[in-house]
Amino acid sequence: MKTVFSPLHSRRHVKTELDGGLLIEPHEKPSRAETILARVKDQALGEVLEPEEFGLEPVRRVHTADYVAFLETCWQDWQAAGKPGEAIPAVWAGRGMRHRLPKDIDGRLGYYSFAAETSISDGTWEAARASANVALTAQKLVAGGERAAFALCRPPGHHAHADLFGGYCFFNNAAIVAQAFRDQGYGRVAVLDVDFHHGNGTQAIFYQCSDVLTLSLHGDPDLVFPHFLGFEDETGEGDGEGYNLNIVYPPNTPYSVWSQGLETACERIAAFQPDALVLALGVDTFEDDPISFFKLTSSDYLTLGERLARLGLPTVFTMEGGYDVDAIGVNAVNVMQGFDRAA
Ligand code: OKS
Ligand code: MG
Ligand code: ZN
Repeated sequence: MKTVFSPLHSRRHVKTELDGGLLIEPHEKPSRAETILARVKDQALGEVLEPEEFGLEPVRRVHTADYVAFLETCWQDWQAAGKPGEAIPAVWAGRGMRHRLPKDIDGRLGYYSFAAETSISDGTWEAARASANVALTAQKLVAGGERAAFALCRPPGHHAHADLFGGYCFFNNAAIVAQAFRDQGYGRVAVLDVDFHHGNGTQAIFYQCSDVLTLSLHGDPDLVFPHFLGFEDETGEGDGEGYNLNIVYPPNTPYSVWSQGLETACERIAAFQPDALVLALGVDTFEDDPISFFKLTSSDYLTLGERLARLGLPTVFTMEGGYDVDAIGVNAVNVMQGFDRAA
């Protein structure tokens, strides 16, 4: 399988993540992508390509123009306002308040976000752009006839809504890929999210759409991030009714249990008869992940890859979460190797 990787990911290098009342070193850090790339090379998974430039048009098919423009100048606007640290949202429109876009940068940061752990500094825009180009290059490879491709995206994307950042995500790479397939004449696309966290952005973007089936397996949002979306009674609305599937699990869920939901999801995908699959791949389901609570082991990722291959679909993998940097390379590449050997 070919991998798409951009060295520009390292332009995202914030020093802070608001966690537990402290500003800690971010979990979503540059070494994550470098470790996965090293494993791809070490295992000779396949060719490693740099992304092509696709411009902002395919990004704006998923994200609003005003949100994209906000991200482009956010850091400069923050600095121009004389703020001494990194840009962190700290105020939101609560119940009964007005959801209108203010001029002030603090107000705009709140308007375009849903959480405060995702700081912004210089280079975040360039890295998020490169990450979308990585995803779109992988999509182009698969549209061109490759059975599958690995988009080694960083920053990740699945939490980003049409006009909201959060959960370390800015552009929803998986959604951008799904929309690109649709725009190129693929009639139906499935997006399966196996990251530990609910893919709230992907769900929201396609919630009223019956051409893109969204599915996510994740930790119960009653207990973990993103807290306010991802419950099993969210099944889609309007045309999209019946085209969203959430499967939630409690703490300490092992692969033997998690894989039952995977089977349910795969059966739903097969019944949908999609023309392509986008696999939002987080490996924060790993037993030693520092911020998650599932109990998957490294060998489980091989089994996962094999099961995905048996869907028999053209597949783009987009990298999402996973924070045990020592294991993230083995775990992510195991999915690709399991897929390749069953494809
Ligand atoms: C807040 C924890 C924030 C978790 C963000 C989730 C990132 C992720 N202290 N999403 O898939 O991995
Ligand atoms: Mg998920
Ligand atoms: Zn995650």
